[in-house]
Amino acid sequence: MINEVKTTRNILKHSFDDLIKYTEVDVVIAGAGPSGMIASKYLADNKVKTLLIEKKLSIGGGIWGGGMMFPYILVQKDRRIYEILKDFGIKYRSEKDGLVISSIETASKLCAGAVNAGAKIFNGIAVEDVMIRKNRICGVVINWAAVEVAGLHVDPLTLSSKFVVDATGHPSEVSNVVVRKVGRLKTPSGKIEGEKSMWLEKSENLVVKNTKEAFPGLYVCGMAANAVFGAPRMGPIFGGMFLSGKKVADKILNKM
Ligand code: 48F
Repeated sequence: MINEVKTTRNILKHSFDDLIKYTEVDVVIAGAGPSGMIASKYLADNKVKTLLIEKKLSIGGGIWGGGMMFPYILVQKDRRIYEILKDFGIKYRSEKDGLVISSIETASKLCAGAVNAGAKIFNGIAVEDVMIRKNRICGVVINWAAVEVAGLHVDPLTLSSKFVVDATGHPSEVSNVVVRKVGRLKTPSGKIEGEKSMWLEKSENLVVKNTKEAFPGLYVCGMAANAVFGAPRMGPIFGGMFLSGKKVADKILNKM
């Protein structure tokens, strides 16, 4: 018969099993927004041991809010985007200007796609620092997100990883730590170039172009890529995010 203590024991056993199993992985992706979840699926599809770390309890990042909380987003009519929608089973309605997709369906199905492919998601945990050896990022330093919110002095724990992806969106948190503590990024100034004001015709292409290695062992994708390499924001159009997530997975797969 199930009771409270047995419930506790089962939850703890599985949580600790997961934590121990994922202390050494191939790829850590910080941030479960659209680009991070898409990257996770395509890496895990290829048997790469992939851990997606999200500091909020909910996955999805900026997807849920649609455009100013209207629950739809747009993606472009591009062959590669049709393929991604098909891979995740996301339905769309075709309009003259693009494909309209539900933000709620998109957030849920991107998560399901990543998990079904075999990626692991840790939520409520923040990447607060990186581990570095021989001038290469080789892991992340993590802590409960609630520790930061509460302002508690609690030392973190560390996971090792062959590659780290900064998919933390606009604040590009992992790259910021690298600039602050480790050294120059592969940007013109060596620092974070900074996100620019809205200009979607430009930024949808730039976010894909900027998806690359920003420091040995550290890749950037999604809005973090545009923040790090200095390109405009784009608002509730997500085709560039989708392609950026796919591109970072392809780049890491090539390196492996
Ligand atoms: O911002 P976000 O959705 O990332 P994205 O994949 O997509 C951007 C779009 O949503 C939108 C846009 C489209 O045109 O501009 O903004 O670039 O999701 C980033 C996720 O990273 C989490 C954060 O809670 C969010 O869910 N995150 C941020 N910092 C950390 C983190 C951290 N230090 N550790 C773990 N997760």
